[in-house]
Formats: sequence, C-alpha cells, structure tokens
Amino acid sequence: MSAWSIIKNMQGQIFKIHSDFYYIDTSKGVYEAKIRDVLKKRKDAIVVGDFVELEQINENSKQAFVSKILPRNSFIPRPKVANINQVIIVCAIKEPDLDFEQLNRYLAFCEYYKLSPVLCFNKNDLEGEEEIIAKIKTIYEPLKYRIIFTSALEGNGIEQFKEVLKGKVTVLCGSSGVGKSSLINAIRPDLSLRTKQISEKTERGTHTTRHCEIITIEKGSKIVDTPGFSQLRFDFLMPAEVGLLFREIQEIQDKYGSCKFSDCIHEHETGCKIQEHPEIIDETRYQSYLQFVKEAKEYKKQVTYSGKKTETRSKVIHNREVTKISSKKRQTSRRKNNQEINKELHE
Ligand SMILES: Nc1nc2c(ncn2[C@@H]2O[C@H](COP(=O)(O)OP(=O)(O)OP(=O)(O)O)[C@@H](O)[C@H]2O)c(=O)[nH]1
Ligand SMILES: [Mg+2]
Ligand SMILES: [Zn+2]
Repeated sequence: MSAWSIIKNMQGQIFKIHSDFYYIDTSKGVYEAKIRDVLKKRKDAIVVGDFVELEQINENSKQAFVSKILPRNSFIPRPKVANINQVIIVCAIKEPDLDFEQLNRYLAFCEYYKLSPVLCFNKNDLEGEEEIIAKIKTIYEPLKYRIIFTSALEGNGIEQFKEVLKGKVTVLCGSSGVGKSSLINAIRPDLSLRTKQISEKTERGTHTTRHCEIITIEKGSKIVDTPGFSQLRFDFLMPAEVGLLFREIQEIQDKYGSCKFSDCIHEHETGCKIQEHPEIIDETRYQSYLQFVKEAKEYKKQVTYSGKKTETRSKVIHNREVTKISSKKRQTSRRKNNQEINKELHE
C-alpha cells in the first residue's frame, strides 16, 4: 500500500479556495486539499460552500484529496457560492452613492434564486442623507423586505445585524466599498479582515476582498464575505419572467387579476393591470423593471435566432408556472445536470 492510498473517506465543506488549494471544514478540523485529476476538468464547478467527500492521505495528515462533490441545496453563480440560505444585500447610504437600480438587481436575483434577502444600509453614521433614508423606507418597507441600518464604524445596528445571522449561512452581496468586510470585522474584530484604507478612494472596479470565504461567526451561524461585483444582467430569462421577480407586480396581479395578454411584459400593452395601477409600483422600481426586461429581450432574441434556450440551474419563484419551461422539465434537467457532473467526476 503506498503512502498515498486512501485511509478513509470523510465529508466536509469547502470554506475557501486559493488557486489549487481547497480548504475544508470537517468534524476533525480543517483540511487542505487538492482535487483529484479527474475533477480538474470540472474545476470551475467546484465552489465555496460545496460539501465534498475527502480522501485522507494518511491518518495523521491534514492533507487530503477532494474526490466527490455532494448535491447542493442552493447555488448562486455571482458570487459563486453553494449551500447558503440567506443573502444580505449591503448598500452604503453614501460613499459610494446608493444606486437603486443596482439594489433592485440584487433583489431580483435573490427572488430568482429563491434566497430570502435582507437589506442592510451601512454607513448610517454619515450625515445629511435623511432624504435617501426616507426614500428607502417608502420603497422597501411595503415590499416586506427586512431592512436594517448599520454603521460598521460606530456600531449602530450591529446587534441587529448579528441577530439576522443567527442559525443561517449568509452571503454578503454588494458593490465594492460599501463595507461588507467592515461589517464582519464589527462583529468579529479578532478576524481583522482586510478592508479598504480610508486614504484609498472608493473607485469602481477596485476590490479589497478578492475571494469568497465562509467565516464561522458562532455555532450554526456562518457568513460569506465576497468581493464586490456589479455585472449582474438579466440576460438568461425571458422578458415575461422578469415580472415574477418583483413582489409588487405579483401583488397587483393577485389583487386585480392577470393582464389581458398572458405574455404581457407590462410595457405598453392594452389591458395591462400594472399600467392601470401605477400607484402600486414605485417609479424607480418600475424603471429598473423595464431595464431588466430590456436585457431579457436580448436573451429572447438570441434564443429566437439560435433556436436554443439555455437552461440555468435555478428555480423561479413563488412556484408560479414559468413561460415555456415547466417546473417538471426544470427539475429533470437540474437532476440530469447534477448526475452528469457526478458521473464525470467519477469517470
Ligand atoms: N463612515 C463609514 N465608513 C465605513 C463604514 N463601513 C465601512 N466603511 C469604510 O468604507 C470603506 C470600504 O469598506 P470595506 O469593508 O473594505 O468594503 P467592502 O464592501 O468589503 O469592499 P470590497 O471588499 O472591495 O467588496 C473602508 O474605508 C471602510 O472604513 C461605516 O459604517 N461608516
Ligand atoms: Mg471586502
Ligand atoms: Zn401587464
């Protein structure tokens, strides 16, 4: 038996990936692992948060090989992370200026991936933004999103932030410089995560955090720090699906019935309930909606030309029937996808 032969199999969760090294949390502590050659082809398919099976090199070593990826409960592609059950969307009330469209984008993504979002408005120690705060409350409170205001710097709202994390695996999303790492440092100063120095300007495209990493806050609560990102686009679904990602659009239809045309995209069709009740949807939300529809139209055009619809590996919200792809078809294709990954991993 060679020194590299498998002693035993065990399971763990990847909490960090640095180039070819996978850091795995197991009941026996942290292991540093490489992936088996057969998995290399699928390297991109292995993400932080994945539960994996490990082959231990020998009893005393903390080095191992990842030999299998276990099925996921959830997955989001940007930031790439698996098995989370909550998203906190972090925005700053200023520095950088609050971008409502970006916020609506993150929210719609969460709805798409069926992950319950919490809105965290950070830097509320900065003064002179009462109007923004009032606007936030007017738009998002009626939508029943949980909202917290925090200051990572001065500590207000940090207890509430901690409360939200209890018992969950939470991913922090939000543009660069809004204070995601600073919020984690506020609840766990011992971690000393790298944050942008005050002297460094918050410029778009410069990221202080470079990798996703799962951090255990306390037993049962984990948080994923991620680099800021802003390139989310709705170019993977049909225009008629975008309305499913807006709670107020769903509410209007529940209250006043469906639009005249079943494929209504609430733009300028006749008999459109959304346009008949503009008081129910905030103007900035509606503008964001129209922008996302525009992106989805590009996708529709592509599909029409190529005749192929690329299936994404996620589910659409509220169990509503989605145009063209039935939920059953989605399920089989998701299952097939997982099977294919695992088959490839084992060949
Ligand atoms: N005034 C004020 N500044 C803050 C607050 N939180 C963070 N900052 C500052 O904002 C800057 C960016 O904070 P980071 O924590 O690095 O932001 P990030 O979201 O992790 O950024 P990336 O890692 O690039 O995605 C730093 O200079 C922080 O000191 C806050 O509550 N109030
Ligand atoms: Mg950071
Ligand atoms: Zn309509």
